[in-house]
Amino acid sequence: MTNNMQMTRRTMLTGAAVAGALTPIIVASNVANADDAHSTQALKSSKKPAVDLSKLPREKVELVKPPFVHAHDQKAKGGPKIKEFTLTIQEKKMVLDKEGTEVNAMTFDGSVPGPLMVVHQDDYVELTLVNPETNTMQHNIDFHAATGALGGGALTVVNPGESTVLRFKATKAGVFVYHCAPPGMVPWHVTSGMNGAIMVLPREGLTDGHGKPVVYDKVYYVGEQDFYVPRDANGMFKKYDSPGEAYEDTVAVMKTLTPTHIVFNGAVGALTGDNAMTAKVGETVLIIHSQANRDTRPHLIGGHGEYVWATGKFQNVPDIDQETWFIPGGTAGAAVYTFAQPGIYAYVNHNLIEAFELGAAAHFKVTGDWNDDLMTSVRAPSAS
Ligand SMILES: [Cu+2]
Repeated sequence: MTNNMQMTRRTMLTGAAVAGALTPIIVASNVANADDAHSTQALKSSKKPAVDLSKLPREKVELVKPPFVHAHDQKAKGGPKIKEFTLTIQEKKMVLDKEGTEVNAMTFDGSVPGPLMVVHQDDYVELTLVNPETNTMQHNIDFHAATGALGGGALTVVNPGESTVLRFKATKAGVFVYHCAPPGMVPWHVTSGMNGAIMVLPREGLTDGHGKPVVYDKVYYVGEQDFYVPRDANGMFKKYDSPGEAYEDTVAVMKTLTPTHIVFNGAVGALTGDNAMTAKVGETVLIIHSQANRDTRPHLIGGHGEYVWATGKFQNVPDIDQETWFIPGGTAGAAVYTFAQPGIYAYVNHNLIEAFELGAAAHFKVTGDWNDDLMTSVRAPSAS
């Protein structure tokens, strides 16, 4: 029996057995937030006066599974709103490839990545985070779009059977990662799939930075995920009954910094073939791409990033006509392209080993008329 299996459920839940550098910060924040008259008083007396949000309109948003994105306005209508979201944490087995390699994934809403949330700058995000009793782990959420309390991580630690509601003001425009960051277990939860992204649109919508609106016809969300699956003595991928059982072996692989799988949307082939994203010639597509843990470099084979916010922050002037763009780990990027030719386009991480050997590839299937002016076969390959 491994040490890991001897850990009690409670030790796993508190993370004490796997305490990391951030644990004291989160515990300290929880203490300040505890139901203790003195500390509650101290916290309140240091707060700014509450802003009255009771007059703000509320809107409940139903999230959808990536690569799809819930319906939204590109230009905000009216003033700031409170946007209500619910994310339910699901620990579940997921199959990573056609060989049946399995992980005990940890997910927001059952998918890797979690759903893309869309709001406008100065809206309030009001999130109900649910950790059902059927789960085995403590979880929380850190929004890179939020300000203070470890991005909300310190205020949202939920044990199985608990839920919490967090509200933050989306003050910065851009695409931002969110991820689980529980005390002592941050990288394990993130690399087990517990991450997603939120898009905070400028209220006037996207522009090219010189006053010209950039309007998209479609938006897709690609979440890139590195997985670290342990192997047995024969080099075969191992299977485990629960995340806790896999913990020790998985962390050993994580520490090699060598992923066994790097995939888009949870599995090799999740966005290729019949699962390809689609567009028509003439359609402008916004591609959101997040990587919560590791650097990546998206590239659209046979196309371009015509407007690219590589680090995803829309108040910056976008880069124009990029061939490949760089997204640092812990960041969500955005790229806009208007398809000009029909066909199958591969959208890859242009570390081509990661794309072709480990899985970081997707397809766009584009329909429409071929433009001979842009490209033509002058002479088909033949013996000369
Ligand atoms: Cu978690």
